[in-house]
Amino acid sequence: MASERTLVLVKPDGVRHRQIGEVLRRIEAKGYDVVALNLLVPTAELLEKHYEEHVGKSFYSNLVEFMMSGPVVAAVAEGEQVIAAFRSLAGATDPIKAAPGSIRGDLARDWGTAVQQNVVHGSDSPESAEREIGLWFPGR
Ligand code: YYY
Ligand code: MG
Repeated sequence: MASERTLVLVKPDGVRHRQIGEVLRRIEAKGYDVVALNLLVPTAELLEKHYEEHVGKSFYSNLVEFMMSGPVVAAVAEGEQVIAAFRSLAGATDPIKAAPGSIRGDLARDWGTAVQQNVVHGSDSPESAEREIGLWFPGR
């Protein structure tokens, strides 16, 4: 089985609640390497490319507004089957349904307001991982 890379984002709610370290800790505790790291407020242009599969959906404009509401941490994690492993660490998209023990299940704090405030993003396939890493870390 080959080593993979995945794009992880700590979303504005996670940064606001001082959960950057806890998310990175869980990635490292699982045995993965953090090989790139950046803190930034993303532009609408970057988010439109990042979330291209969701452009036009009912939740899209709220999602972009939320993602631009403060800094996010972008990271590349690397290791054996890291794409599936980080999706498992993150838990279900809806933080109310995310299992206890998962990042979203344990750390989401703003779940009363909207599904989108779910602490982290993780790429969902090798193709999207390479595409997303290219967007957030040009040249990597
Ligand atoms: O990959 P993942 O983040 O678990 O979910 P996606 O279906 O790709 O949706 C991306 C993002 O959009 C999700 O993390 C929250 C937000 N969202 C939403 O606000 N409302 C929905 N009904 C579905 C998704
Ligand atoms: Mg997704």
